[in-house]
Amino acid sequence: MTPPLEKSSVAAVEQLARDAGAVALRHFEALSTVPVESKGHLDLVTAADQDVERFLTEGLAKAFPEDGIFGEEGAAHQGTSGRTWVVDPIDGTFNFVRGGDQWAISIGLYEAGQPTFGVIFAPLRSQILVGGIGLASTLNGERLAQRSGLDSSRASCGVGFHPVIPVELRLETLRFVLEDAGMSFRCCGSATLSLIEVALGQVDGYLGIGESSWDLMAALPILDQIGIRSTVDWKNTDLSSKLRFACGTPEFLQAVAPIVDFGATLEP
Ligand code: 2AM
Ligand code: CA
Repeated sequence: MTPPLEKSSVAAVEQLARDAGAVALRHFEALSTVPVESKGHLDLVTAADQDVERFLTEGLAKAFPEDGIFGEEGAAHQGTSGRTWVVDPIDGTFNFVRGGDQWAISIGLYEAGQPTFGVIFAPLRSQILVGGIGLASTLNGERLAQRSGLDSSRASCGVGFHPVIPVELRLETLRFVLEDAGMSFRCCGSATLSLIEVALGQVDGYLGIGESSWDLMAALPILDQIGIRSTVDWKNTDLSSKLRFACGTPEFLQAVAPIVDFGATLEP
């Protein structure tokens, strides 16, 4: 059994996320001067992503010198403890670049082959979520409510597609959600922000197509504590895999199982 993260470590990671948010905000406030590069069509990376990842990496290495670190912008440090911090310095970079507020810093802990703890900070929304194994999940210090059920008269599904995902797969996913499952859909361009919507009960679940471990490592343990499960089979998932997964109430997962069942992968 994985023990809960110690209180002092929880507080340290929460503070690191807040401080990283301040670094990101400094770039956001000078957005027109922030260098932007392309990792692929519509897949952007900025100096802010790189700066925030460096800040997180240095902070985590100092606080947890024996742990590994794995990040979207290239951080890859093995560690000796068997624990790995999986970070997305800015999830929703496209929104960030366009001046939107739907982006967040995501710090997740992967231990004994599963996500165990996470902190998410969305600076422009003043939302900080914390939670993990053996800990209550909170939003700005307030306990999050347990989630269950699926009311077909107001069913709603968050969706996220990485830019590399073929149009046909996107359309088939949306067709399934709208026609077969009979749900509304919401798409905000940040897996982390969509998973916050799941945590708050604004949608019943989320379908992520083409995303990576750093997009969900913080959110999954927070959600697990409030009754939200995912289809990711971590026994067969590498931290660098591109994923196809669902996350939601058990009733939501049952409804989307024909298109994304437990253990589903992006590659057939
Ligand atoms: P990123 O901002 O960390 O790259 C699903 O939408 C995921 O795809 C997002 O969490 C986002 O993570 C990534 N993504 C990259 N480019 C995107 C784009 N142009 N639109 C939507 N999502 C994008
Ligand atoms: Ca990112």
